[in-house]
Amino acid sequence: MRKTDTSRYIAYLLRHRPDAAGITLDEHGWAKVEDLLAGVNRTRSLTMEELEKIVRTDGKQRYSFSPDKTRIRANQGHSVQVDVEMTEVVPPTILYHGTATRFCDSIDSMGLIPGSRLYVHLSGDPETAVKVGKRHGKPLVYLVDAGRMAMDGFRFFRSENGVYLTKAVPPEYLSRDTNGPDLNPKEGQKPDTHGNPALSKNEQE
Ligand code: HQG
Repeated sequence: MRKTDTSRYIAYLLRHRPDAAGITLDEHGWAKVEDLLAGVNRTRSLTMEELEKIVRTDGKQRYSFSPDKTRIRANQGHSVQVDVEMTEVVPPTILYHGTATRFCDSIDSMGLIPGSRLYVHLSGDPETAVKVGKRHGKPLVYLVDAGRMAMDGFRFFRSENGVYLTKAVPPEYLSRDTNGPDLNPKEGQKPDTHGNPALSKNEQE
């Protein structure tokens, strides 16, 4: 079993289905490390040393140990109702949401919704958003007018691993990023600065 598969399985347990390995999460999303190891070892092999390496080297820093390493949790991405004590932040003026083109009609009409997760996930830069979008198909990046949302009273949080989260993004705060990397801007049109919220949606298309 490759360690990336084990890491994915740990994310699955700590975000979505702790019961699948017989573990429980407390209200802040913490599982006992002892229980997680026992649960994972029901179906595959994982030592404490290997778990420490997964936590330390995970490309997105998805997991945190408690200081004494007796507990572990996912930093974000949950579908189970837990409060991982994210920091509420004043967001950057513009944030990015990577998705797939097949979702855009729905997103244009109803905005971004969290789906099965607790929050809509937003990226701080367009390159990361493209990677997120590619998980679903042909990527499309939306610019989120987070500055205006914050002024209008929407709350933003930042997880331990730098993902921005908010409950929902209504369509009036969204525009498509036609200058996004890998998105083949029209010929003769040079990619320039991202996120000019002064442009209307039509101007961005
Ligand atoms: C889309 C990964 C139709 C949304 C990433 C997305 C992220 C809509 C999909 C984290 C919609 C949900 C989360 C609407 C949103 N109509 N589709 N109104 N509103 N959608 O996987 O943001 O590797 O639950 O655009 O890096 O893709 O797991 O969310 O395409 O941070 O650590 O519904 O997962 O991190 O998909 O990704 P997801 P996401 P990890």
